[in-house]
Amino acid sequence: MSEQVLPLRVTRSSSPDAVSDVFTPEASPTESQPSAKNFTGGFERHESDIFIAVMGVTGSGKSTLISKCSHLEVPIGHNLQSCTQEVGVYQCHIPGSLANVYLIDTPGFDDTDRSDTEVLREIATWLTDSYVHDIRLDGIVYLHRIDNPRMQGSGRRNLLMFRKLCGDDALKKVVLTTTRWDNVSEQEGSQREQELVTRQEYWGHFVENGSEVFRHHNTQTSAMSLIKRFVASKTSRSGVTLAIQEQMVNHHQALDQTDAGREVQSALLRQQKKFEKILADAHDDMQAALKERDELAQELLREQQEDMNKRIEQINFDREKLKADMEMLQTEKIAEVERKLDKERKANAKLGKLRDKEMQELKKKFRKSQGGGKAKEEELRPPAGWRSSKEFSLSMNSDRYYFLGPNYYTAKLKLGKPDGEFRTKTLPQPPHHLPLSRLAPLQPRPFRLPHDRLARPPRLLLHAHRQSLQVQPAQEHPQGA
Ligand SMILES: Nc1nc2c(ncn2[C@@H]2O[C@H](COP(=O)(O)OP(=O)(O)O)[C@@H](O)[C@H]2O)c(=O)[nH]1
Ligand SMILES: [Mg+2]
Repeated sequence: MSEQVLPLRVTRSSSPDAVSDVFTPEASPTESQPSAKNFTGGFERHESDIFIAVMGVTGSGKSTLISKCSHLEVPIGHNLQSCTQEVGVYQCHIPGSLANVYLIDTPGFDDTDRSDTEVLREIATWLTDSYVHDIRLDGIVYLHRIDNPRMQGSGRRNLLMFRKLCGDDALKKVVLTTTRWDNVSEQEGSQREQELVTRQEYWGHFVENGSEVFRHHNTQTSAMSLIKRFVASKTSRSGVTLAIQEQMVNHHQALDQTDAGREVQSALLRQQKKFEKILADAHDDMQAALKERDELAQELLREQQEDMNKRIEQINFDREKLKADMEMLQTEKIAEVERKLDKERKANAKLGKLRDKEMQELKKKFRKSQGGGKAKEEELRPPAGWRSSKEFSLSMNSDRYYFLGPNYYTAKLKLGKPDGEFRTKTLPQPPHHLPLSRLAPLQPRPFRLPHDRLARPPRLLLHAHRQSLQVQPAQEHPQGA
C-alpha cells in the first residue's frame, strides 16, 4: 500500500442562507495522512455516517439529485457533454437525523469524452481507496431516465457495468431510481417502469436480488425521501462490499481480472477485431486501387487506414491501462492530482504577477490624479463601455441579490438593522482578477441575504485604494441575469 492518500474533493454542506456556501478543501497529497478523514472533508468519522454512491448514464440526473439534497453547487451538464469527470463527495444533512450523509457523484460509462477504461479506473480508484480506509457503502442509487423509450446503447452498457461493479451480493442495497417523470405521461412511465422491472436483462435480475425501485420527481422532497430510505435502514453492519472491492482489495486482483474490468476488456477486443477487419478490407481495396491507378480511392483508403491504426493504438493503450492493480491506480491518481495542482499553482502565480503589475499602474494613476490631496471621483467611474453607475450596484430580486461590482474594489454591503444601525458584510469577490478595461461583460454574481433582517434597502460601499464610493441599489433585475 502506498503511504500517501488520495486528495479527494469533498464538498461540505452548510446553511442555504450562507453567502458563500461551497468550499473544497485542497488536501495536498504529500501533506495528508492516510485516514478516513480524507473521505469526509476532514470531519471525524462516526459510526452513524452514511455513504451513498450515485451511479447511472451521463445525463440521468446524478448531479442534479445530489445538489437537491446537499444545497451545494454540483457541476451539472446542460448539453450532451458530461460534467462529472471525477468522483466527488458531497456532504448533506438530513432534517430530523443526526447522521452525516455523504453522496458520491460518479462519472457514467459510454461517455462522449472519456473511454470506459478511464471511467472504470476513476471509479475503481475511489471504491478501493475508500474500502481500504474502512468506508463501506450504505447504499447505491442507480439512476435511469424514464423518458428513454428503449433500453439501448448507453443505458444497457451502464447497467451491465453497474452489475459487474456491484456483484449480486450488493444488489440488496441498490435503489433503482427513475428520473424525468415530467417528460412522460403517468401511463407511459408506468408501462416503461413495468417493462424494466419484469425483463430479466433490464432490472428483473436486480429486483430478484433485493434491489428496490423508486420514482424521483426532481424535487427536494422526493430526493430527501430517497435518501431517508438509507438513513432508516442504517445499522452498524449495513455497509456492503462491492464485487470490485472484494476482487481488488481482498483478492489483490488487477483491474483487468475483475468482473467489471473483464467486461471492458472484452468490449475492447470486440472493437479491435472490428477495426482489424476494416483494415484488412482496406488493404485489399488498396491493392485494387493501385492496379487501377485510382488516386482518389487510394487517398480515401489511406485516410481510413490511418484512422483505423489510431483507433487500434488507442485500444492497446486502454488495455494496458486496465492492467493496473490497486496500488498502481492510487499512485497514478496521486501523480495526476499533483500535476493538476502544479498547473493551477503556476497559473495562479502568473495571474498574481499580472495583478500586481496592474495594481501598481492603478496606484500610480491615483497618486497622479490626487494632485493637491483631494480625490477625484472620476477615477472610480466604470471603464469605457459600461453604461452607467448602475453597474456598481446591487440589484434586488426577491431574496437574491446580484453584485456587479468590479473586481478591484473591496465590496462591503451595509445592511440596515432594525435598530437603525448598520452592519457591514464583505461580499465574495468575483473569481477572476481582470484589468478594469476587460471587466465590462462581468457575469452577475448571485448571493443570498437574510431578507427578514433587512430594515431598509442595503447600500453598497465600494472601496478602492484610499477612496470610497457609496451607491444606492438599483431596484430592477440586472440585464442578462
Ligand atoms: N426535465 C428534467 N430534467 C432533468 C431531471 N433531472 C436532471 N435533469 C436535467 O438533465 C441534465 C443533466 O443532469 P445532470 O444532473 O448533470 O446529469 P448527470 O450527468 O447524471 O450528473 C441537466 O440539464 C438537468 O437539469 C428531471 O427529472 N427532469
Ligand atoms: Mg454529473
